Amino acid sequence: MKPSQNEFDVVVVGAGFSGMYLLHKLRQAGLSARVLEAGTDVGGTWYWNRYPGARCDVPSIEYSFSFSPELQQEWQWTEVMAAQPEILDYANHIAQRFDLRSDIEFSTRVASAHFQEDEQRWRVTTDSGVEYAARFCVMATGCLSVPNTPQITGADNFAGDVFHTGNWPADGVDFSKRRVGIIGTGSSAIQAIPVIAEQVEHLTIFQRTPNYTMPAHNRPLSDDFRKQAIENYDEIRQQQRESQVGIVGYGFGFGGADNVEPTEAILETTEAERAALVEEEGFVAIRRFADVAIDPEANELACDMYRQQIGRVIHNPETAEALMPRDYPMGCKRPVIDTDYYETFNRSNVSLVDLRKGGIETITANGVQTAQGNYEFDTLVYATGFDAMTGALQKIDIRGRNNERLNDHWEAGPRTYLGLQINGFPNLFTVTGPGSPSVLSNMLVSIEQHVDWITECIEHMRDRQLRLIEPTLAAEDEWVVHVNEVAEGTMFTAPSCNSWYLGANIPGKPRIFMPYVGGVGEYRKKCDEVVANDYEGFVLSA
Ligand code: NA7
Repeated sequence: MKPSQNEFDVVVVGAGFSGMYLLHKLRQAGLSARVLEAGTDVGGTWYWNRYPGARCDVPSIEYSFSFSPELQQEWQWTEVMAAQPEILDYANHIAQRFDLRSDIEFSTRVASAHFQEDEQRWRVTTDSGVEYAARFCVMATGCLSVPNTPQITGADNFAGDVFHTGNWPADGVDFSKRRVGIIGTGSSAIQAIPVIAEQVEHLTIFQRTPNYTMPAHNRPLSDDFRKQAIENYDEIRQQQRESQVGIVGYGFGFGGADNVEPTEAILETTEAERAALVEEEGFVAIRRFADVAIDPEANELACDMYRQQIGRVIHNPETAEALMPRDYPMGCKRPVIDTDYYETFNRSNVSLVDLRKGGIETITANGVQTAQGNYEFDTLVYATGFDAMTGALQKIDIRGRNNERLNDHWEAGPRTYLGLQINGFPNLFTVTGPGSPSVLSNMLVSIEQHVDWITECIEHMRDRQLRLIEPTLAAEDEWVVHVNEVAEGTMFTAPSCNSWYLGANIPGKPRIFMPYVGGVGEYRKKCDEVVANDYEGFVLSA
């Protein structure tokens, strides 16, 4: 390729929070960068997931960037856990404040990224055929950015409007006087169902697996709380970075969510004591028990308490039974929190179809045909999740040395060193990639750590006139083994668990626990040690 205006030090794919902060950092380091983004504006996850009720499940004080003291001081969150529009406003504010848009190409979807051995750089091509060249390519493509629409027979026959929670129209959807069918009862559905139910004539929910969800108890932030939190940001950030999941629960029980420290052992309680706790406190009573997360017997007792509370909330016993999770442990999937989810099933305009009694056979022009009967509606909503963590990377034709395809390298599941780099793919970085804490953590904490690490690495190379960085196969092998070892024996990898962390929601996807469960603090230490030991496990060459 001839030198052109499309040559940069770094090409970044994605303008969510990762890509935005990366651009800012790279500019500060004096590097030229271009960000390529499929959407028409910034925000990533929060740009696409505009479904009714979409909300963050991390306290907003903590789900925010620390890199700019000014930004941290000026931004005023209004609720304990922010709703999607407010988070998108925050993303827009950052784009404006740091003048990011001038280096972002919007409506630009990347089709391929090929490493050019002779030129020692990456050639990135968009789906409209525009080429970019850069020494470094960073995939800031997000962990939940490829919506999963299951292949259901007859799907194309449906005559009404069809939406997916993960790709929601920016102008919203008018559900008034509509009969709506929604497939799925994961986190997105659990957030959307109570809000949609209030707008529709009738809502039919198709549930394959009932979920465990805890009440969010979300509320507005008081001025006093916000002021105090902002004053304490240095301490909060430090604690976040050293924590297990990047959340310290600052102010829980004061202006934040409920404060229930898990310190007790459920195995030491009697049946009568557990029943009394459910009666007094409902679902949150379970949060006091520390052994639920580690002991399968304790976990089953907690699941039993959980089912008791469903029985207390839901008026119709058949609906209650259908909503009761069985057969898999609490905590194996990403925790879900909700506002009025179960109460919604007591509404007269809401009905639940328990697909465990007979699954979906076909989608017809007017609804869904199951083994139990036909259900008619005008609008269909897929709340069926994502091809998580690897989907966005594997949709791009990524090729490294010797023209090796990433999809071949990852045939048996994703392999990385630290979730940052892949053997055979020099100068390619992934932000919050598989093998890093990513989705098991507060994403903004993990994004900042990765972006800082990557930018400092590129600066280190520039200052020493090094051209290529790539992990050794041995370092990658060892890291893959380690990631698996720490996940083993946790609820996350219980044989009965079918979570998207394991890729179990996508037919044919290898069953591998993808994120790193070792904790944000330990992981950061490991990444820092690698640098201190002269980029141990990586080969840097001139
Ligand atoms: P999830 O958590 O993957 O949930 C998807 C839901 O869709 C889940 O209930 C699935 O049932 C259901 N599903 C998927 N395919 C089908 C078919 N073919 N038939 C019936 N039901 C189906 O995605 P979300 O968007 O809710 O949440 C993803 C993350 O976003 C969440 O964890 C937060 O981190 C934010 P299944 O359980 O597979 O039986």
